[in-house]
Amino acid sequence: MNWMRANPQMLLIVVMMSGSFIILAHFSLFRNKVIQRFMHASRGNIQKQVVIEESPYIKRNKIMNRESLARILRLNFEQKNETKPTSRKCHVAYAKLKGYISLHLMTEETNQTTSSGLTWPPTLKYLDFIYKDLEHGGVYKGPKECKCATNFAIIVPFRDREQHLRFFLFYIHPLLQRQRTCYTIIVVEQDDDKTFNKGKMMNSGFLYANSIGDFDCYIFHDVDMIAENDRNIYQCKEKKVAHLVWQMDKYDYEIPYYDYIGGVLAFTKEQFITVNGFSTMYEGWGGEDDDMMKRIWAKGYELWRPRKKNIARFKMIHHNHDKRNPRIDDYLMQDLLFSAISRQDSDGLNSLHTVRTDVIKYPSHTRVKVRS
Ligand code: UDH
Ligand code: MN
Repeated sequence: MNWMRANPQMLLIVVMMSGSFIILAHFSLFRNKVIQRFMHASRGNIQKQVVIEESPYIKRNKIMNRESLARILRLNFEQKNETKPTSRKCHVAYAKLKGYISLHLMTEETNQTTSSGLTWPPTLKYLDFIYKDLEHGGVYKGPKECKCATNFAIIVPFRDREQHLRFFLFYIHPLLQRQRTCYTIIVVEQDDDKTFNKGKMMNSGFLYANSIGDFDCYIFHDVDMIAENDRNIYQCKEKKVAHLVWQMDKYDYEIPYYDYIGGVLAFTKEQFITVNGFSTMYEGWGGEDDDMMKRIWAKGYELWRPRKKNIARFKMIHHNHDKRNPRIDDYLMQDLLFSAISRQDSDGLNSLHTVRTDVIKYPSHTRVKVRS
């Protein structure tokens, strides 16, 4: 203690340094806790600055403005409710597409935190932040310089796949926006403890879509199918039902059999009504897509797939069978498939009895909860 008495100035310096250290530490802890938004006007434009807590690309607490975020994600945010001065139709601008997309999918069913403290797949909260300029409910009204030729409803059957949904939403928005389409993402969640009934979820999604808007093309999309090439243009064909899949990593980049129509399937309104939607009688895993193939044939439609196989390429996020979606009994499945065509006009859209229990509009998607 003698040195203190001998050097009072030194003591003062030590006290001041520890004081400022405490103040600095307190300030940065406070900033860590919350998402803060700073709005300030700059040259007539409203510019938003944000501190992001969980971002896959940007270290926590680094201040970014949303334009740089949008650039990173290659999104073209539109102003809400913007009136479009032009009647020019939007066409796909092939030059603006990326082609092959390198996907980062993790197969473990847990949140992964990278070395820089980032969460992957991005959390719903983070997705809500990056997609907050879409109209609520995951609605994109297209590029401002043109009018969309087609309005898509992307219908996703869903339960117990939160991780998959986070990957799906992260990748599907930029892809569809690069394709210059108008779309709404509708996630139909089975809201009961019964065995999963995918056909009912699909039909409910279709009816819900019709109750909220005017769509020209309905794309039934598994939540775990992620496109590897944006030149695979999401589309409907007037005369044919469009299956957008030729290659899946799960089947060594083949499809398991020629008439397989799982994964991503696109109908016009007229086509889906004509086939009477999906059968509602497949409770559990398997069969409903083969049943649908029979319905398509029976009504005289053919199947269309993209001409170039290597663009219709998907990864399916690896997963095991879902606990609440056991495989349908083989004999029951055979019986159902055998009677598929005779049941077609009485089992499907026109026999659907589901109860819509909730509709939640997240910025990134509309969640429709349905009791089967
Ligand atoms: N789905 C759910 N929740 C479920 C069941 C199905 O959301 O409990 C939806 C989801 O959109 C999924 C789609 O229905 O992508 C198709 O179901 P699936 O992924 O179970 O079908 P898939 O043909 O199943 O991929 C293969 C079972 C894999 C077991 C492999 C074990 N190694
Ligand atoms: Mn799957």
